[in-house]
Amino acid sequence: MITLHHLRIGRSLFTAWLLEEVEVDYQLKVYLRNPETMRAPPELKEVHPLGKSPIIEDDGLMLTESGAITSYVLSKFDTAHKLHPNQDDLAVLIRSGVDHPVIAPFSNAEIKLHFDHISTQLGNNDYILGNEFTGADFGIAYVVSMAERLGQLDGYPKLKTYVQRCMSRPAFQRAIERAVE
Ligand SMILES: N[C@@H](CCC(=O)N[C@@H](CS)C(=O)NCC(=O)O)C(=O)O
Repeated sequence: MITLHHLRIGRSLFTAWLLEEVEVDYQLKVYLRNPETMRAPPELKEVHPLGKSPIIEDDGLMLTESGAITSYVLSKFDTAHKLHPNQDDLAVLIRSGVDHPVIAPFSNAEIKLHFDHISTQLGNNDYILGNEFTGADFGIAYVVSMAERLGQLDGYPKLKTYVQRCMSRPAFQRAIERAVE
């Protein structure tokens, strides 16, 4: 059975969602952040030297990096290709919550560039590759939801609706029930 090493609060919730979508059995190991430093506890470094979540273990294989985990899980369990029809078209986003005199002008322009692109790509579709939910939505929904939390989605009402649509999926709700206390 797959084990998901899940750090609260962080992006591994989106890996739990992925596992729920493909309806695979998994065991959840939950780690809580140090409330003062907000860093992962040392136990996560006992699993993998980087001490970052998500980490999955499956059949003797240990895998880190959300994108790599998504590819692995989809190629192994989405054999009907419901969530990864052909090639992925994942966009990469840079985000910054801190105003920095040098970085902020760069990152603000980059954020606009990428969100405009995601918004255009979404168009009037329900999901990022069309009206069907696919594996690409795990990555896009993560960055768009982070942007929403950082108050970066003003002027992008379609992206707000998109996040709500993703988060109302039954599998996302199941992931919340299991992976968020
Ligand atoms: N590139 C990695 C990033 C992993 C990562 O930085 N995870 C954060 C949680 S969102 C973490 O574990 N932070 C704990 C720490 O650095 O102490 C991925 O996409 O999986």
